[in-house]
Amino acid sequence: MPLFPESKTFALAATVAALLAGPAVAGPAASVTITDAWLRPAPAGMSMTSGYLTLRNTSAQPVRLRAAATPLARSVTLHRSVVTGGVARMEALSEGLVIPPGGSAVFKPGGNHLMLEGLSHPLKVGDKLSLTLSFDGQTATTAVFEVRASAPDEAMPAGMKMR
Ligand SMILES: [Cu+2]
Repeated sequence: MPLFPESKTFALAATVAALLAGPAVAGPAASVTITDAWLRPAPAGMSMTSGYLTLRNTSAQPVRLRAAATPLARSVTLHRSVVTGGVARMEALSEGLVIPPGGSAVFKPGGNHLMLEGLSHPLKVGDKLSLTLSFDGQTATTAVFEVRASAPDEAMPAGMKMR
């Protein structure tokens, strides 16, 4: 397997940021709560998958989710699904995603999702994977994503098959 310098650099930066912030610093990271974090399975031979979660901003300020990363994937991109003229496609949320004060941002099938590419190993139902989520002006947060079987009615639109 090749090494993935981008991911490593990112993870290192996040770690350094966390160390600089120190454990005693109250506040910033605690203003976003994460629930319902899950990933689709990735059978052997499939090196990409998508992830979903709900973020709630409990602060009085908007918070921008900027990026996500894990050492187990070459890249993690924030994506959204858009349907134009009956054709589903994905585009990068290049500016991240703003969570309004007191509001939520939902990543769910058919909408926003995290795109994991270059997985280092297959993911089966029940596996857990930690992703580091970074926010503008906040300490990065680690969330545990559980691999769940996707519900039959959540099938991806034909144009968005992952393989
Ligand atoms: Cu995508």
